[in-house]
Amino acid sequence: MAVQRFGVSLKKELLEKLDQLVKVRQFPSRSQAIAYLIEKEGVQEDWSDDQEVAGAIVLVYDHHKRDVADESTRLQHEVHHLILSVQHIHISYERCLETIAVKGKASKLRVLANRLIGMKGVEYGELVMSKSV
Ligand code: NI
Repeated sequence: MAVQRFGVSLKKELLEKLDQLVKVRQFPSRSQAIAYLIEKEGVQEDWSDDQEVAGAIVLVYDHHKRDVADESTRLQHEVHHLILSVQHIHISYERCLETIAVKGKASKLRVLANRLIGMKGVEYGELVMSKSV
């Protein structure tokens, strides 16, 4: 694939952030970091399409507060055909980390993720997606 060069003007602070990203993610160059960010943005855009994707929903919740674990399981059974695997880790006395591997139409996964992340008692939640075909 042909590579094209172009000039980029950035504020000093943004350039420092870019260099930090290069360092943390161990990219061989700034170009690789920029390519990564563009690809990432592209994947986000695909969410609106009804395309087949694979990904993971990450949830962190306090299992003492309400019955989050039961509610999560109930929701997952409703859409069992979208779920590949579930990993539940008791990360501390009160906190649980659940990683749910999913595959299906982007729109369906988004609805599921929003329902899970929106449950009362969920402290942190995120959906990560990638093209599966
Ligand atoms: Ni737990």
